[in-house]
Amino acid sequence: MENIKKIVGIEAAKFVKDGMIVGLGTGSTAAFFVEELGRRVAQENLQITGVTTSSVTSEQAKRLGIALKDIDDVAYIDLTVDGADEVDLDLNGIKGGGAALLMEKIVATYSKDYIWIADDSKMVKHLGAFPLPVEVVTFGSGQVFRLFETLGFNPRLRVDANDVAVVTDMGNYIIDLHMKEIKEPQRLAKLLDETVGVVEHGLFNDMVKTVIVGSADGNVKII
Ligand code: ABF
Repeated sequence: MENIKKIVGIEAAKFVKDGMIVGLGTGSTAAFFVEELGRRVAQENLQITGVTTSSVTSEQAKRLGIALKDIDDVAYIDLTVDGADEVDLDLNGIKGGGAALLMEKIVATYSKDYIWIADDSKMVKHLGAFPLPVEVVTFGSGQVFRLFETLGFNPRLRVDANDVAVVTDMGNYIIDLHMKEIKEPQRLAKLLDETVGVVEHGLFNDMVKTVIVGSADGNVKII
């Protein structure tokens, strides 16, 4: 599995050219992309500026010597490469398993080009087997949780190994919706967008044009 992630990470890095402002995704697959960029910066004198999607990725990029800028200090981002948790046939996706969905969605929104990298186990017919992360402000989060229960969304507050609520880089909680199957991702996204207390959700509908998918036999498909 690690090998597939590495292959797609390296493949995605080929889309990065000198002078680009690059959105750096989060997660174990995106980490291989960032690692490859770090290698090229060090060995091939690649000149890029990174805009990161989480504190974890910021740390990794700094370690690798990739120059970083805050998202508000760049006019736009040329290309963002990130991982995903599930991708359907229309290239809608679920993201946020790594709790970085808010920063990831903001960086993706202000990117001219946006690519996902994934292994083929993440390609699905319908989204929803992977729990849908919803980022909520802490104030009133219990009310939002109960609303999700009433709607039959089967919510669970995300907790860490010590059973303490996970707090995102942006200071919010994550409620994971265990819906099993999301038949109408656009409709669900609209409902969540309109729910007071929800900061952002992990449905990334119609955002990506390219997905680089790797399989165990070493094959890479660009969809
Ligand atoms: C980020 O990392 C996420 O949005 C997604 O939740 C996760 C995928 O992680 P991994 O590549 O480790 O499976 O891209």
